[in-house]
Amino acid sequence: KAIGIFDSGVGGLTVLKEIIKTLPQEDTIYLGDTARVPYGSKSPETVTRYSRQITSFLVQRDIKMLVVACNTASAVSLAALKKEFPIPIVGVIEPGARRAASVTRSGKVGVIGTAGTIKSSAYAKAIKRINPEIEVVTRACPLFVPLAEEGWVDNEVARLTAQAYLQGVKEEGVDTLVLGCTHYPILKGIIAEVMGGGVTLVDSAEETAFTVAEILRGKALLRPSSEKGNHHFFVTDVPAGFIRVGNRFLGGRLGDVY
Ligand code: DGN
Repeated sequence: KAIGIFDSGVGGLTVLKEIIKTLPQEDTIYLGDTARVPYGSKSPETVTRYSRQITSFLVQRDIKMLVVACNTASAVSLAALKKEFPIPIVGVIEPGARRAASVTRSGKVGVIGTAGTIKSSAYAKAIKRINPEIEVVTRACPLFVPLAEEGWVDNEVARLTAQAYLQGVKEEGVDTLVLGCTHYPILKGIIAEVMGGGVTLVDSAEETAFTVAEILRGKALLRPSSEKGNHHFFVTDVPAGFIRVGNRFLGGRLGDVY
C-alpha cells in the first residue's frame, strides 16, 4: 500500500521530496488540487470541504496512511479528517511545532505562513501545548507563494519582499523561525539571509517526513529498505503548470501526472 499525500497544488511536493529522501522504499500517491488553489486565502469551511473530498479519493485508492502536506489544510481540517477517516493521518503543523519547541533557547519562536494558517493560530496553539512559556510571533507572508512558483527566489524582488515581511519578526528577537507553508523551503536561502545567522529555520516538510517514518515503523507498515518506491501524481486541473513548477519543487523528474 502507498502513502497518500495531498496539497492545494504543487507546494506539497516539498513534503513529498523529504518523504522520498527519508523513505525511498515507499510508494506514494500525491494529489495536488491545482483547480482550486490557493487554500491560504479561503475560509476554514471551504478548505475542510475540499480536504474531505480529496481524502475520500485517496482512501479509495487504499492508502496505508495520509499526509496532509498543506499547512493551511492541516491548520483548519486535520481534526475533522482524523475523526472521519479510519487511517493514520498526519499534518505538517505538529511536527514543525515540536521541532521549534525543542530548538528554541530564547523561548521566542517566529511562525510564518499563509493568511489562513496564521489566522487559525494552529502553530501557536501546538507550540504552547508543548511549552506554554514559549512566546510565538506570527506573520502571514502570502507573496512568498507566487515568488516560489515563479522561481524568483534569489533576486531583488524576493529580497525586498522578505525584508518587508520579516523585519518585524526579526526585531521581536526570535531565535527560531518555522517555515509554516509548503512553499517557503524554496525560499530558505533568502529567508535565512534576512533573518541573520542567529536564527534557526525549522522546515516543517523535513520534520513531517521523520514523523511519517516513526508512525509507519510503529505500526510495522514500513516496506523493506531494499525496495524502491513508485510515485504517482494526480491533479485536478490540466497537468502542464504542475509539471513545470513541480519539477523544480521536487528537484527532479516528476514522472506521469494524471
Ligand atoms: N500549500 C499551502 C500551504 O502550505 O499553506 C500554500 C499554497 C496555498 O494554498 N496558498
